[in-house]
Amino acid sequence: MSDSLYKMAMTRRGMLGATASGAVLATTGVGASMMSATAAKAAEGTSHLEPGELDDYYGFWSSGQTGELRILGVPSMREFMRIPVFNRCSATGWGQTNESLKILTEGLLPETKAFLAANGKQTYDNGDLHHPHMSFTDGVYDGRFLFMNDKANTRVARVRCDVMKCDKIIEIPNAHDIHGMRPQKYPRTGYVFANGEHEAPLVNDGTILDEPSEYVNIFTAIDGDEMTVAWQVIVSGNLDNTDCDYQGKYAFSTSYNSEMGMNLTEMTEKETDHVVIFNIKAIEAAIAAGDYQELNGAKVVDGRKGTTNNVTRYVPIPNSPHGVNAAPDKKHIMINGKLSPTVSVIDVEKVDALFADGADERSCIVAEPELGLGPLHTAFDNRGNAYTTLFLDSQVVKWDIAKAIEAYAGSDVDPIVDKIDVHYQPGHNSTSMGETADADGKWLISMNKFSKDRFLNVGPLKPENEQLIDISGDKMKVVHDSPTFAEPHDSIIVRRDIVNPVNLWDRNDPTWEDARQQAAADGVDLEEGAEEPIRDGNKVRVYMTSQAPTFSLEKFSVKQGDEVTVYVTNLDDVDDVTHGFCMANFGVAMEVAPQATASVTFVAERPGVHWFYCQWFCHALHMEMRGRMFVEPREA
Ligand code: CUK
Ligand code: CUA
Repeated sequence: MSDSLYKMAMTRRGMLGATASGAVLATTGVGASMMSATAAKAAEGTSHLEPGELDDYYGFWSSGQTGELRILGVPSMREFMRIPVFNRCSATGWGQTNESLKILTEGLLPETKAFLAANGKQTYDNGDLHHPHMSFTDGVYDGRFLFMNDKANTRVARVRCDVMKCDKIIEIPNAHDIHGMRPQKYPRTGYVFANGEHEAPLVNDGTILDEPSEYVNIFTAIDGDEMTVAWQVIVSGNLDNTDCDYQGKYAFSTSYNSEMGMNLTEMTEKETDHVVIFNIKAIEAAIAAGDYQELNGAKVVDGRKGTTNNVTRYVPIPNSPHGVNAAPDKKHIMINGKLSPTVSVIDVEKVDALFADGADERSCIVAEPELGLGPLHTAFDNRGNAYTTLFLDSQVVKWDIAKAIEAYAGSDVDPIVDKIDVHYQPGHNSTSMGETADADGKWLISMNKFSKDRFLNVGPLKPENEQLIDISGDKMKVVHDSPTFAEPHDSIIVRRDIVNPVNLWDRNDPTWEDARQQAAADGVDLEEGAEEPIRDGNKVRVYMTSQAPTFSLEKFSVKQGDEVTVYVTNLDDVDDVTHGFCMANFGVAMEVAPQATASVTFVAERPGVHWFYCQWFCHALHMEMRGRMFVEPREA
């Protein structure tokens, strides 16, 4: 048995014992021999894990228009957790607690806050989360953060990997609808690069409307530590996906609409679009030299075609390219052709010349293998192979990068190694550690847009189908079908030793700093609670603690019309003893994990007796974990 599995089993047993006796059981002990999930699974061509066996990898999954981040296990494909980010969450109170509302609102632009207020909202209810990626140090995941985009409302968010909760969301000014997004790989993250997909006037105040020739697109570099905009670049054409090299020098963004067309015919008119190469040092130099304009708090450099500041190059690519993927050989960048059956391979070592002497832009292309219909995204193993999804062919094609380069140079080798049918119409794929220098060539996920007949029919809206493919041998082998709800676009597969979340919150966590300060101002210790509500005009603050199976208050009184804030601090310090606070018929509910504080504010506009209860099954006496709020009627 692995250490962590043993610990988990012990703590689970410990928790049941502890909650029954009220004691806290320490977790110690060394495991006996029981097999954890191992690489042997791949060799066996199976993803099956016995009950209690742990996965070798964390999978971090986007959820598209659901707006959350998901954690799966690979190879079992079991879903472990959903982390609310751009969505609302009924279980955790994300979008309702004061702590989450702060994160959801503090990064919004002033004009957005005003717009939302006019619609009776503090924040958006929806998001469209496509691309989750972990922070890097020296070209490998470092387990600090996950970053993700919101195409729907032009935001980028960060999730802390220690507690697996979102801690920052920022709206990107000047850009429209963030799509492609990647963290800097080297020397570290560093920057998070984000593409604005849809073009609009640079100052979008209504002065310019149906004049597409005046529209621009914006590439943004975010400071991933501070979660602020570092700089932006105006580009020609729109922006789709992005990735960056392993040298820390360049970022690459595809454009499917170099035409700047406004309808399908116009957008697909030309046979050739382009990839924009951003020269990071040159952009930093332009900013240092004052060669930028300041717009909505961002420093914006002009990198459109025809500018002479050397911040961008436009490499012609056939035809409406989509995915961009840096190979773990640290040398090659794959540009997936979508409407062209090809993937264009850029050698990063040939990119310097484009900026140095204005060499022909296509001189950085070292291969362009014809792979099949609708290449969208490419993933990698550690043996020099690339794996490209073919949307129209419903296949994944495995090809040899070195042979593709030889073929482009004139030899008649065939770079295609293997093809496999997937079900159906794959978009992204990802391999175990495959977007890092530590690619290990064990598993590939094909993220298929259509499941059609692969599962029991659930009506007109069908799940997506994510297929697990064993890539450890010469031939690819589909070993598992996994339905997912709308609509994961992308995933990453991270070795489990890199991800080390805590079991309990640290009482000093900054998440509830506002609560801590308010309590201090009220002369209350969050860990003690207060026996009576603290009244401040018509604002009433209720401080309670929770310890299975009781809240520290069995009842409290407020007046009709009071603005009530309830703070709950979970004193339990046992793994997995999360409590909840639900105020029935007030639409109020939240999660309070062990050692956390959470708070929620509502107007007590309903006189009478109202029960609050713990909504997270925590104890044999969980049902009894409840109390009353008395709302005294307003005097007539
Ligand atoms: S995009 Cu969805 S299949 Cu948003 Cu990464 Cu390519
Ligand atoms: Cu506490 Cu259920």
